Amino acid sequence: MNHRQIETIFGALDQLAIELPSWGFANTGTRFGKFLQAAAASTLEEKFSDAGQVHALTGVCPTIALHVVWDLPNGLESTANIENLSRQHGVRAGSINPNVFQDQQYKYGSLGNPDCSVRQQALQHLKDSVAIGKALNSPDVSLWFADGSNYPGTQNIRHRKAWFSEGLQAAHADLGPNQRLLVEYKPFEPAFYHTDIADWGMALELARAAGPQAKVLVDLGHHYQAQNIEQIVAWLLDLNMLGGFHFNDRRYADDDLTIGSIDPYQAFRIFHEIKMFEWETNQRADIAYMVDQSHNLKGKIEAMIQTVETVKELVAKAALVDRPKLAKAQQSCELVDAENCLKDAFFADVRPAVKEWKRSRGLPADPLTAFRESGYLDKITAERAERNMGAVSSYA
Ligand SMILES: [Mn+2]
Repeated sequence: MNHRQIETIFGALDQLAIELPSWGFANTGTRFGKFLQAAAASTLEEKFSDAGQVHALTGVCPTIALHVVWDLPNGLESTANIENLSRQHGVRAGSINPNVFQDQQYKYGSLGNPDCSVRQQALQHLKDSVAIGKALNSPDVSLWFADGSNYPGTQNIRHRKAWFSEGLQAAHADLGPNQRLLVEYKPFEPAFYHTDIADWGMALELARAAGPQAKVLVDLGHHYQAQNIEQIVAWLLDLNMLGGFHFNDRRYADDDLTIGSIDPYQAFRIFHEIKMFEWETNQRADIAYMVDQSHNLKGKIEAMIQTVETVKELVAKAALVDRPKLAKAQQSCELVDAENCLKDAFFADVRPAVKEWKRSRGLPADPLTAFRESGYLDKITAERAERNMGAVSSYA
């Protein structure tokens, strides 16, 4: 690898910021049961502490996504303590994630519920989340809705669309000048006949209806099999409507597996589209990179370190694409040469350069080994085991 390529990789890594999910450190489960981990975090302080470890070892995770119901049960009042936790653990509050899917009133939906009073409750929760984001100086409110229906004919799809527009507009009206609403989409689950925001087109339409500070959030697990996600990314970039990502990978459905574990070339192609856009337009895309994975079998902190290191490598590979050469090959339809621009970058061994970047930034070259040698896992296992193993794990 030549000096210019190494510089390119360093530049890409210096710009990289990945947000960790608070829920990624907690005991979570499948539809069938939970396998509890003795070291899992159950308090907000523990989640900050674990995220702080990942950031200290990887150097690129300065924020932690917070979930309103799980992490800020008292809403705005819960924010007071967060400044302290940030100082103590070296990670700031990141995106605010409202929850309008867990409480009993949301059985038939939240913003799309036929009952006006439930829609009002959901809207109030979104407004409260916007206020929490303002108080924490956190720019993004990340919206995911479980709304939908399970059987044909049981809901009025157009009415629900209109209710979503109204609700998102009303939430948008509360945004401060630096805040954004990120609208996530998903074609299935938990609703299995229709979901109210099923794909990127619906999310785009609703974001536009909400207002200029609403953008689309692409969760890599929220597509049908074989969908060309990088094309969606390219379109949203071109429309200035891409707000962020939830990183994960999948084999069958929304599996929440580690990014790059199944199809690293796809993640690479997504990063390539972003780099290509930035190169052509000479502007930085304002995109939040967030992890949305739930590791039930892998050790949670180890899996998070593995995730972040995988993203570093894939971003480094994408940065290596010879874009002037690619643009020329695309223009002249030299198909093999064009495709090889991607393949050459993808198959380049970037690991030595990434390691070199870590050393030069005072980070451990091998963060996983550094974590294992740090004694942190033993310490938190001893502290948390009793409480964790006493928790209920049955599904029904
Ligand atoms: Mn997600």
